[in-house]
Amino acid sequence: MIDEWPGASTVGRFDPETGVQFVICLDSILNGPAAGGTRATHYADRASAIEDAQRLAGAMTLKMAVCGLPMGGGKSVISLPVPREQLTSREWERILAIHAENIEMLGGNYWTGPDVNTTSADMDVLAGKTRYVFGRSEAAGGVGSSAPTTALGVHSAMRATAAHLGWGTLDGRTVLIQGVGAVGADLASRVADDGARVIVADPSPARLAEAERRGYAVVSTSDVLTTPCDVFAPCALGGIIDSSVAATLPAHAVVGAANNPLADATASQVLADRGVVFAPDFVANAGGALHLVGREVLGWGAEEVDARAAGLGKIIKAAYDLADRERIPTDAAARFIAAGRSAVPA
Ligand code: HCI
Repeated sequence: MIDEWPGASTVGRFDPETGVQFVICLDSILNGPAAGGTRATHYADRASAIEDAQRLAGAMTLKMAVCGLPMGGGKSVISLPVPREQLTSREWERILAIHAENIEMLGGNYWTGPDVNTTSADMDVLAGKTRYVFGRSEAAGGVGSSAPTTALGVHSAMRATAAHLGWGTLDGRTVLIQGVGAVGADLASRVADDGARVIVADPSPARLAEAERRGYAVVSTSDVLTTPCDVFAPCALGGIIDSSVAATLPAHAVVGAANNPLADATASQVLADRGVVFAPDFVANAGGALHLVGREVLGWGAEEVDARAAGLGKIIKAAYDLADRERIPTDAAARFIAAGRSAVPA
């Protein structure tokens, strides 16, 4: 938990029956209601759950701002006492019902959506109890998964990075993708189509079998941060690059879908000092927010959303250019760009 967190509100609740801690953080409501997904996972303690929600909500504010979307940033964390797959369906139903009640209490200042371990089907359940839900299934009247749009945006960011590094394209480059869930797998096929050599790492044997079937190389999850590559693409959980990893990561660029891949404030400076180009995560992965907010709030069609996600590379390039000009990390440059587009302080 960040004691001097400057966000708008953190609310919490404990359910003695399931042992679950619920946290909802509203980082900012200056540009509109706070929005961001619901993450259900295990945390060491309540303070770490709150800290993660606070940091993730902050990234959502920046993501909305940099895309000019009329929303603030928020995030929900459902901290489970056991891994998600060990919950019975009755327990999970109860957890979703309590979460819906918490969202409803915020009266529309917070809108949720799918995130780690929550799906469109879960959003359908929540939507039965509160209207402040994005990303219901298409069958239930929503716009479904945002994973393909997120992958499209990350791909655009990666192409912009290749151009910035003077490579021209990704052809012949090695891209190491950490996590081949819905976003990572889609990204893998996009970069393979560009002629890149794809290496993947994932704890799931089924996903690795699919990767091998597609002709990708595989490395163990423990070798991810020491395997040489041109582009490292974190597409799993955040917090993997701390200052010491940043000092040694054998890659020329970091461009992925994970939220908050940098674990500490100095990691981006360490990467910059080594000439490792970091694509600010809240720009590279903003395709999901464009899909959910663009389609469900702004009434955009799929073509408009895809055009904007494909344009994220231009924002990434603007951040790289500003970073070069001002001699600041790319992450700081992207924060300035976000601040210039909204009521968000830099
Ligand atoms: C994300 O980008 O991390 C989640 C996208 C999102 C946007 C708006 C509401 C919920 C989730």
